[in-house]
Amino acid sequence: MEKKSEDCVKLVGFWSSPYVHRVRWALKLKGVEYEYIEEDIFNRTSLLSELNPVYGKVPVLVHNGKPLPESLIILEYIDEIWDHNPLLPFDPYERSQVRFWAKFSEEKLLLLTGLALCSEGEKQERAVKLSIEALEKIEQILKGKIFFGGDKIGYLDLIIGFISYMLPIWEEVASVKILDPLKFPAIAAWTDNFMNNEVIKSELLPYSKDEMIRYFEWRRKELIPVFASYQL
Ligand SMILES: N[C@@H](CCC(=O)N[C@@H](CS)C(=O)NCC(=O)O)C(=O)O
Repeated sequence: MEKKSEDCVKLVGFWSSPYVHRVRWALKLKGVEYEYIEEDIFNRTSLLSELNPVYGKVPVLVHNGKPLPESLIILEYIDEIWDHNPLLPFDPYERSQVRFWAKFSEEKLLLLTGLALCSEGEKQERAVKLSIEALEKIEQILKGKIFFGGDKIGYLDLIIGFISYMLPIWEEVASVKILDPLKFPAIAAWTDNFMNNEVIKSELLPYSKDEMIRYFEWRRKELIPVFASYQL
């Protein structure tokens, strides 16, 4: 395990958060020891408003007493501080491409698939259609590769990782189909490679599928009215 003597690393998270999972994977891939602090975001203490006063969200990484929110920024920080097993490519242009697709994943893929989970009727149909169009673009950049990062898991794999284990749960809860393995063979193969990776597997399985289904059934009911006025 990688631990400089002066390092104290803590991660404040919530069990079902895809944003938290990507940070856990990054720390594990780097072999960084850390203390995990579970914060119930629905029954919160003052911890998050102290550590992340702007957004009040998880994850927050606390490195030697210094708090750092926002999962994408945390991943880049982890990659800079523990620079072995790099997550981002060295070449500046390649790095920019990876960041471009990370932004696409956050602003399109995660948002649209989340809306497909948390909407009904015509709005849900549109969210499904747009999610499939977003996946078509991801399929193109993944063709011929084992991982987005080449032969090793990298930054983009961690960010898009939620489609491997969480999207199937969202599809089941919302009774929709987005990730059809016949339509997206490269993504289907990547999903197998990703989920069969020992690090990814070891950080996913504390949560049973039943727990995830129950949680997202509840979230869907809660969030449908919240997203009702959201224009797609
Ligand atoms: N852009 C943030 C999103 C984090 C986020 O939305 N976290 C959710 C959990 S999945 C949260 O903490 N929600 C609590 C709240 O909104 O009050 C990131 O990448 O870290």
